[in-house]
Amino acid sequence: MRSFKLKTFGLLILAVSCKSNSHEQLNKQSTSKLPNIVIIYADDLGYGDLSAYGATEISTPNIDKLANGGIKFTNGYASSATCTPSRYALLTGSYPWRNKDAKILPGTAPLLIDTAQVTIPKILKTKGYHTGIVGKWHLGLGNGNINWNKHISPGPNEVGFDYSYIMAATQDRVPTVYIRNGYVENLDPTDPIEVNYQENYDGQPTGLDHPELLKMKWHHGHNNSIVNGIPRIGFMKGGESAKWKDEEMADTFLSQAKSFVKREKNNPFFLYYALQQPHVPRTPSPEFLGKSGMGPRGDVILEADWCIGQLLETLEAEGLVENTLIILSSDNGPVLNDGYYDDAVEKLGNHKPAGPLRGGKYSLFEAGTRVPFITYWKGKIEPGVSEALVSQIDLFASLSTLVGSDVNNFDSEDLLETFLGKTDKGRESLIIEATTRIALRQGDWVMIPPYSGQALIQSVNIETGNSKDYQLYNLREDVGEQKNLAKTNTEKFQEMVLELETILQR
Ligand code: NG6
Ligand code: CA
Repeated sequence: MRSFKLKTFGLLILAVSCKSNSHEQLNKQSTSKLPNIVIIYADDLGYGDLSAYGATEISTPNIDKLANGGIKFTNGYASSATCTPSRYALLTGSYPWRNKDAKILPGTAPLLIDTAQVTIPKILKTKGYHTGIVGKWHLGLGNGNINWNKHISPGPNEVGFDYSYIMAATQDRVPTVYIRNGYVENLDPTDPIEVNYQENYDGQPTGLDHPELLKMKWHHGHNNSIVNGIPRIGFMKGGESAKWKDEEMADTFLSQAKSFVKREKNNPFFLYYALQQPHVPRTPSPEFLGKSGMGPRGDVILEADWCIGQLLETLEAEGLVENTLIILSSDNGPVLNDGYYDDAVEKLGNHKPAGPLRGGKYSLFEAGTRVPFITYWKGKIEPGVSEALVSQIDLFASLSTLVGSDVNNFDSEDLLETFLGKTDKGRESLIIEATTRIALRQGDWVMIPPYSGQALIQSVNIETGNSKDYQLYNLREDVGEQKNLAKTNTEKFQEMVLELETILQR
């Protein structure tokens, strides 16, 4: 496959690629009946958080059904160790470090994806798909000065989604309201919403000043406006009737996802179901409270698993499951204490959210970006485990091929046959990112360049991967990244330094 890059106004625009013959055949077969595509995207779910990926202290039967009935990737990566950049890369097929604004965004940030950029849903729309997003957006909205009481635009509907039902940023950030197709849901116009991240509104209690009002205590950050007894990041005023109830969020997004499927069952559809779990604040619905014995973090993982089971049941009941490709992954690795006292550390017991991997969310070590990654298509994908190196960034080119489009993007590799389990061949190499630092994965190896800055983020107790020395690990022999081989395997080390430079110069 060859692809070329065209640049206009600093934006990565389309590159056209020649597809192989086998892809043409596949395209011919599939244009007769294009499959529905569902991407289920968890928030901060770790490599070791699922029983299908080796967890013994928690059971996730519904996700396991996908993992064991489809392809379970053991070298599947999010593009970044935090949310916004990973979501940007997933939808656009572009490495997030190419866009200097692709970092964790406040709820008031402008839309990160240029409306001229090609996205997965835009490609799918050219083939007749009806496209929807339900859940966490966190890619910015508007042009930098949002009036939350009017039509909020541009947003998901301007970058390819026909339907959107979203939270703007994260569950811990204001505004704590749902937005449907650009309009705040249940808003009373006589109680307008105001939001900012700089200063509080007169007379509004904050988590810092009024700890007695809190049902969940903040540990670091998260001490601005209080909503439902939970202190948030950012300040918000008004919009009382529109505020979400955290414990109902899972049900709200699930019923939106189910309705979308039922509404669109006669079209090919694309659903991006972006779950909020297990990101903070972890607020299980009453049915799941205390169910894991591991505190709210475990409870919301069980809740997310149940939601996925419910969505699967809907697909089955509607007779769609044999014509639907389901992809499940997570936007970054796990974190225990991410800013609230919620027993995630205290009640962890023997559970290992990162499995055997080192680091976690925010980290350049493996647990930052290596995440559960599953493809499932009943009757089409033969169950199996794949060690192929694959990234969420590759879904762009691969889904493009699946639907018979010739649109591609420079950074995204067409791995459709790998995702469908027809081959075990993955990427040769991949750049992974953690808060604007990058490292190179290649074959069994990872090479992390030197970075200044703290080696440990104390507040979350996660190792960043920063070191004054180059690091080189052989992940096949040392998946926990304990033995730095940069000085002993100089040949491999130099090859990877060169390879990283070459990729960066492209
Ligand atoms: C951090 C928050 C963290 C989480 C993260 C975004 C603080 C101290 N920490 O800034 O709690 O919200 O941003 O997570 O505010 S992500 O998964 O959306 O990238
Ligand atoms: Ca996340």
